[in-house]
Amino acid sequence: AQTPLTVTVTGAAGQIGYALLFRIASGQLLGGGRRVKLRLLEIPAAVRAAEGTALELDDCAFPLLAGVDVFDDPKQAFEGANVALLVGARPRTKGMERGDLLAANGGIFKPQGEAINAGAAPDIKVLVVGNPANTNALIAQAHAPDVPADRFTAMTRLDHNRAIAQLARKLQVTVGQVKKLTIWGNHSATQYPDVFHAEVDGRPAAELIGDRSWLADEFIPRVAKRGAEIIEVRGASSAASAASAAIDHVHDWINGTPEGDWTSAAIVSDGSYGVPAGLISSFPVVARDGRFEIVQGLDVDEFSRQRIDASVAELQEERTAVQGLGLL
Ligand code: NAX
Repeated sequence: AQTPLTVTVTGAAGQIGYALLFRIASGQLLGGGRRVKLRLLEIPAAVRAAEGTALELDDCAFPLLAGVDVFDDPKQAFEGANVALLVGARPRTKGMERGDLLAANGGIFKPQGEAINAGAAPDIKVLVVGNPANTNALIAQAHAPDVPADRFTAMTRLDHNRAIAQLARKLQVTVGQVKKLTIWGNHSATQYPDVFHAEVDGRPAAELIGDRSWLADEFIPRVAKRGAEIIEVRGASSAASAASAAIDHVHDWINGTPEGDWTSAAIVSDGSYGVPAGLISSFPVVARDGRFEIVQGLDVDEFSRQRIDASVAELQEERTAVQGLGLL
């Protein structure tokens, strides 16, 4: 049998963690029938709860699960990690300014970046889920100078999946018929879900949609504000759908995206599409041989350009703010 791969999950006792761990342990993250060792990181106050989840993981008797360990020390938790899912973050609480939020998260993602740099496996792949995800990923990456920058990514796959579901519903097709949708920019309300290259059974989705007012007035805000809608209806933020998107992101990164389609991920910009190099911004991407590549050569019209630029401007502001805090 192959040696198991080590997957480190932070925020393991949180609600996304609870939805995520069982799917990883069942084999859905790595694919290919690969065995997995889990290393869970929590803050000391939540270690006991994470240990409880570890007991439940035992009780599932997952054939591919090779062990679960729980830590409150990042250095130990990331030791030998092949995949790291950074889910735990400091949420915005009442009266908190953006600077406070960025500073609090810097206090989490800086030491985690350092721990990844110090002890993760040479093939480490990092997905940041905890918000503000793009900028948290940037902070972690900046503190892991020995790890290739392209191993640090942030999650916009939930936005991508939400956009596919909304478009499929509008056009009364199945989600599997929708291809080549793109989320650009920041995982925030400024994100831009772009249908102009999307296809439904090979036909341009934009033609099938027809009127642009649906895009501007319904589709784009609905996708961008879906997180708030879930909180409003469910009484708690997205958890199982976020976990599912994290599974999709890492699964595709390792195993490749399907021919004739692409997905969305926030990755380190190489300057493509006018996004300043070094920012972690969402792009249309394919995965090949364990690497994400930005899909090149897409036309970007004025409608799209404005929206991409607005979201990228927000990422630049966040970068400037964390630079000001000495976190980069
Ligand atoms: P919870 O508050 O349920 O869980 C977070 C967990 O992280 C807690 O158990 C906490 O103890 C732990 N934690 C805090 N600091 C830690 C540290 N330094 N090391 C290890 N663990 C730590 O939040 P949950 O609903 O699970 O959401 C987690 C994060 O995902 C939040 O930041 C949330 O905003 C973000 N999301 C990101 C999404 C995306 O698409 N990128 C969508 C879903 C979600 O909103």
